Amino acid sequence: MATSDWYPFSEGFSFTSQLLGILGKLNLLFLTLLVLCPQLVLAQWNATIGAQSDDLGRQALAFLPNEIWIHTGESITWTMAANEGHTVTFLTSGQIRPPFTAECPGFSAPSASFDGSACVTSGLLFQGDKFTVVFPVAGNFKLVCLVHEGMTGTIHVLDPSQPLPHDQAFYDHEAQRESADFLEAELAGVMNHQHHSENSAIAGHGETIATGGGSDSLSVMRFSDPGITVHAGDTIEWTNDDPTTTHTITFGPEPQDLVNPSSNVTVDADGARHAVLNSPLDAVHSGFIQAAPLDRTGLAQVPSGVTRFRVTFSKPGIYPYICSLHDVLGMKGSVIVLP
Ligand SMILES: [Cu+2]
Repeated sequence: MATSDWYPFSEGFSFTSQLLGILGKLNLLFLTLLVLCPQLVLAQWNATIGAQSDDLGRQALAFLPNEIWIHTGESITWTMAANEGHTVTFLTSGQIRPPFTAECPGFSAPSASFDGSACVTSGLLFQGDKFTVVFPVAGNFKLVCLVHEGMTGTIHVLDPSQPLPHDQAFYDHEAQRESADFLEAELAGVMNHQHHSENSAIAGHGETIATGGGSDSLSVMRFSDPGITVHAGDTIEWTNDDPTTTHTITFGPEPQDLVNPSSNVTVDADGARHAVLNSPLDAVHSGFIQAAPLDRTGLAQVPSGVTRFRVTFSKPGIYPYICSLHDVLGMKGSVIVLP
């Protein structure tokens, strides 16, 4: 019994050494192929989403860079660099853009591969979050953020026989340069309200910039005069000067429904929303204050946006308020009402 036990062992030993020999040859063959055809190495590309100032007030709503050339079968990993939430989303051609809460029907995040046939989205990402998408087929694919209109990019997926124009170092440099440009840009009209009447404030300012791959925006998520002082009976007018970003002016607790104004808001003849506060304990919510979307041929006409909110203060006191969407970024203010 003892001898018969030895044979299977030595047969197994010989089989293992043969297998190791074959694997070694395959390894050598693979390395040789890599030297001859370096494009066999599937690159893993990296990009950044968003950039922000130290006080979080300036937010670059941008894929950095927003145009990347890769080969079929390769993947891109996006890393979030901002506190403002974004999504990495590829819709199919002709698909109606869904709200970010709806995401892509039937899509589950771990299998993020986009060939143009089915919608792929990351869900809402915050600082430090990552999302990787593999691109198995050639094509030019539009990248969007479902939260921010006008935050778009393009991924050019080429056949491996085609040369790629840039390497990862180029994209890293582009991303750094673009985010620095955004955060240092002097924005025309920011925090100065010459074109507004007295007792007025800007509730957010933004600019959209086009690139060859799509568009990026810079949003200043601040109230222009966070400590405005008026007298009892005065009215303050807030205007949202941002082409794409929505803000609110909210006194008192945040309501459940952020989209619509609270029931104590009326509409002035010029379309601006208006409320009267009689005590610092009163609550009022402007609802979404935002510009109308850009016009596009072939789409139904939409009305002008509601970009203004007015509040009349009848009694002295200190009235703190927030933007209910961006208070976490520090978008807060207060009105000091003197007798
Ligand atoms: Cu806001």
